[in-house]
Order: sequence, then C-alpha cells, then structure tokens
Amino acid sequence: TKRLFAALALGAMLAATAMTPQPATAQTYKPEYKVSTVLGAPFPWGVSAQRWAELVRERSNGRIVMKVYPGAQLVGGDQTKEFTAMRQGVIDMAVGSTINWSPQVAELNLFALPFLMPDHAAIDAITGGEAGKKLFDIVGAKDVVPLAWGENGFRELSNSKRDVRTPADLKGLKIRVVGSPLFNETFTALGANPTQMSWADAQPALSTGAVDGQENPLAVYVAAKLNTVGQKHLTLWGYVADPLIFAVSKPVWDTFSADDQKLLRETALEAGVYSKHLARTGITEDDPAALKSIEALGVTVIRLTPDELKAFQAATRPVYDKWKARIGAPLVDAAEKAVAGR
Ligand code: X2X
Repeated sequence: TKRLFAALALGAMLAATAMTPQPATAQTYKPEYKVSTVLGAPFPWGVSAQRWAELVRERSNGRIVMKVYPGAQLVGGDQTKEFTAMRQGVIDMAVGSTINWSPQVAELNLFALPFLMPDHAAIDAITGGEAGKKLFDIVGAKDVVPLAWGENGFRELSNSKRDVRTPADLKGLKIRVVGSPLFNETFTALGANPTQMSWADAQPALSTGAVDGQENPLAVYVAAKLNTVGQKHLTLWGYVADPLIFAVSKPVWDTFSADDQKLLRETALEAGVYSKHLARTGITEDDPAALKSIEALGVTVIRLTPDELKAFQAATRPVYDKWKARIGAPLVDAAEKAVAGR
C-alpha cells in the first residue's frame, strides 16, 4: 500500500504540474507589439522609436517584433489619451512625451515649468538624478514600466504675425498648445490666447490661420516644414524641454521572460541615447545647421538677450510657483538642485 500511495501521489503531482500555467515562452508572445508615438520618421522621435524596434528584432533573432504607429493613431490622434491606453494594455509600448502624459501623471509637468532648464546639461541632471528616478517610480506605480529617457527637445516659439522679443509682443496672439492646463496658464500669463489641440489638429489650424502660432522643438519645425504654414517668426527662448520616455505597458511587460525584459531595457537605453543625440544636433550656436537651414527659408530667427529672457521669466514666475506646489515641492526642489549643481 505504501507503494500504491506513492504512485498515487506522484500521479496527482504530475496532473497538478500539467494544469499549472506555463511561464511565458517565445510561443506565447504576440506576433506584433504596437509602439505608439506622436511623430514618426523622419522626426527624431519616430526615428529613435524605430531604432528601438530594430535593435529588439535583431537581438531577439526576430522573436520580438515591434511596429511603430505614429500620429497617436492607436488613440485616434488624441495624444493625451496615450498613457491611459497603455495602462489598460490597449497600447503595448510607447515612446511617449512627458507633455502628453502629464494629464495623467501630474509630476511630469515638472519639465513644463517655464525656464527650469537653461540647457541640455540641466535636462540630463534632472533625468539622470534623484528627480528622474522618482519620476520613473511614479510612472511605474501606474502600470507603465519606464525603461529609458529620450528627447523631443527644447520648445521654441513661432508665429505668423510678428517678431516676438517681449511678452508684450505676444499679446493677443492665438497660440496652439497641448498637454495639461500648465501650458494654458503660462501663455495666459504672457498675454497670449492659448488654445489646446492635438498635433493632428494643429497643422490645419496653422495653415488656415485659425491659430497664429505654436511651440515645438526646432527639429519638429524643420521636419513639419512649419515655414510653409506661415510660421515666419521664430523666437529661441527654450522655455521648456520635453523628454521622451521609452516604456512598456505593465500587463505586457509581465508576459516577457526576465532575459527579454533585460533585452528590452538595454535596447531602450541605447535608442534613448540616440534620441537625445538626434534631438540635439544642429540647434545650438556651436552646431547651427538646423538654425541656418531655417533662416535660409526666409524665417526670422530671434535670439533673445539675457535681459529679454528675464522679462519672460518674470512674467511666468507666478505660474511656476503655483505649479511647483501642484507637482510636489520636494520633487521640484530635487530638480532645481540638480540644475544648480550641473
Ligand atoms: O504635439 C506636439 O506639440 C508634440 C508633437 O511636440 C508633442 O507630442 C508634445
């Protein structure tokens, strides 16, 4: 009977094993993972998302296939809904903008505090330091696994009406913005009339003159040919910068083996470095290729003096202070410290 009992026990064990769900293997993976972006190639944003997909395909020997869906098309063009769709697992992966995710993740408004970051080193000091780590923890707690930082870039101001050198020059100009109410409040403080709309709606609105101006990185200005929709006055003020986040929806992340999670993270980090490189090329006075090409199109590029810049900072300071409290003073303090110590 002892032997019989042992045989029965073994049989029960085997049955239990057979019923246990198998850990994720290559066979259980999806045939394709959808990667959401707002801008596709040839914008640096789309190019770096594609780089991520290529690196993953190569290193997984084709086991993991990622496809980039630009234009926020997975959320019907409504870029501020992308984060919610990721949380729900409707979108598998994204290279997402801090601006577009800020309606759901209030702390990501950090990067939209006017004039917090004077240069690229300041962005890196924040994302690479304590504040960046806190932000990734916050995003991670909302069912989106952040893997790496990338970059859309410093956002410069263009319009079809006149040169803007002072807040008074902005008075009454209709400016398209996106993201959270912070952008509305910043432009209202400057005397402009901000109006919120998606990138998909912005281009027709610019070309019909329904809005006078917009703000976006120079790489976006060039690739979207904003000079052809009347944007002939361009003010370099670098008032905010928009990092990108390479991320995977948590429900999807959990289906990957530990080795494949490592692969996804390492490739995202590499694509993130590439993203920053692309976003920063040609837009500084040391490396002015993009600036020169914009000027060659007959666009007036306005470089502010330190005093002119100060007037914009002063006018937006109350908005900064109000939103510092909303974002969380300790987080903003950490960011300010990182910038000061860069
Ligand atoms: O909509 C924009 O302005 C863009 C493309 O820069 C973002 O997605 C934040």
